[in-house]
Amino acid sequence: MTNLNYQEKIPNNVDLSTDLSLQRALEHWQPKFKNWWTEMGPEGFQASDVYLRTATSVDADGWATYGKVKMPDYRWGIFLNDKVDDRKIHFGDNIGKPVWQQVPGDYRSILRRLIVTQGDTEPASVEQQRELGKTCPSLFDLRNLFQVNVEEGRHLWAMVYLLHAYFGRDGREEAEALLERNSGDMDNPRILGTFNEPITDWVSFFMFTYFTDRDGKYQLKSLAESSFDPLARTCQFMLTEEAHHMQVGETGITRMIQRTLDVMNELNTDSIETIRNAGVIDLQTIQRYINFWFSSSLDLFGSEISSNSATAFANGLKGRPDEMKYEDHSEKNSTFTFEGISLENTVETQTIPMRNAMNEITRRAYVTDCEVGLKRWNRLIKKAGYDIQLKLPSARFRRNIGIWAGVDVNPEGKIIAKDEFDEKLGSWLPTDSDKEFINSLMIQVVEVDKTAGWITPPNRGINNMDIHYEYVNLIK
Ligand code: BYC
Repeated sequence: MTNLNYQEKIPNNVDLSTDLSLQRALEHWQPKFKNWWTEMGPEGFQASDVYLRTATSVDADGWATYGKVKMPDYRWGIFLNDKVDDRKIHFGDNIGKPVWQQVPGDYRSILRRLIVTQGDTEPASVEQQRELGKTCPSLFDLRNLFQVNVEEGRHLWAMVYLLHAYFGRDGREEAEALLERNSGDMDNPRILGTFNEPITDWVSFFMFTYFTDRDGKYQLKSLAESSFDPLARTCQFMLTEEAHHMQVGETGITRMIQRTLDVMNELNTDSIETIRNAGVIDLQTIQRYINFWFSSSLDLFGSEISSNSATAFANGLKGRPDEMKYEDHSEKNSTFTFEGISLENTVETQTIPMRNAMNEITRRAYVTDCEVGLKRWNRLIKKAGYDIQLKLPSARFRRNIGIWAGVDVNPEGKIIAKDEFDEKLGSWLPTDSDKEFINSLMIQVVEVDKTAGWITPPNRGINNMDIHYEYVNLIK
């Protein structure tokens, strides 16, 4: 087990003190990060004590300690999983050769692009969520929001370490740029679409942590297979933190649905108007939020047919999630058959080299994982006695990246006429009046023993603490 060194200015388990120029470069970046955190991080709570977990080892059995800390004092640091001796490349064209401890010259720019893209999403999500504290449904939820935020900040550190340590001057410039782009900024936006979408209500926050953080899980799993060993080890540790973020999303949506069902049963109604008048969110509106965030997150996997993904796989830079579960790790001569689209805009079976289909293969694993929550929520709805089912829309619906981009497809996956699409799109996605209604529910609740009326209290607290523990001490 590698203990983390907390004595240093930047906590780390990479022996930072033995590389003075790297240490200096990162210490130079640190105040810029802190400025960014103060300006773009959670608004209004920087002086509050928050019950947070902090990584204190990378050992699976006990890496986290919990305690109250002011967010600007959180110990963001650089933690990589332990090195595996004699690790070998296990996919692509170089199978069996030793993994790289340095960046091979030929792969420098593609690796840098992957690391920058990954790094860009982390601060983006903090920026997207910065206003949410003002409308938290409970102190428990407020704490979870901040936990997610500080860990996304740490994930930024993880990528910035790689840029500084392995990419020289270019890397340092990229690290600066990660703090300069801003979510939703017209002139200098974040790289990937979803990370420029505003998250101004908690329904969106729970959807984002369920659907978009799950993209994070699958991208990190793919990068955790990388033959560039420092990247693999960084991502392996990031995945342990990521699990909590998705759990925040899943339990948040579950609690929201449970509250709606409780009220529907109390009032013995499925009338949307009555449900809304009672201050809870009708399942139809929840479906529209699912449609929005799921379809947006699907784009994050890139195009169905991608030469970038083929190159990354062939070169051993980015594998498939859980690469070892596949039989063929070279996939040099294999093919992938799927339902694509013809020049005449009809569905057509297409066969492409397997390596070009890596984005699609990863997307499919992601979709299967997303379905788990849907099944659980539908069981709750059925148990409550209602004949409504929440569904994931088709992976062709409302795509902006890939072969389905700009094709008029309904949530069932059928290509439809443009007029019909334009007319109905509004009813498949959150409408202005949905947003207005959701916003009317977003009233901050910070009394220790209270939870907002639109969501049930949590089942259990954090780290075995009571659900009514004062997870955040507000400055009044
Ligand atoms: N929006 O060959 P293509 C997370 C670009 S989330 C805008 O189809 P490729 C987190 C693409 O960059 C995980 N642009 O795809 C979650 C490329 O541009 P260039 C983040 C997009 O390259 C919650 C062009 O389209 N990590 O951690 O195979 C909170 C053609 O690309 C989009 C990663 O994404 C889009 N949605 O794959 C906090 C992993 N999609 O280069 C954190 C690193 C594609 O031609 N990134 N484009 O100008 C990658 O592996 C790949 O870059 C992608 C795209 C999977 C994103």
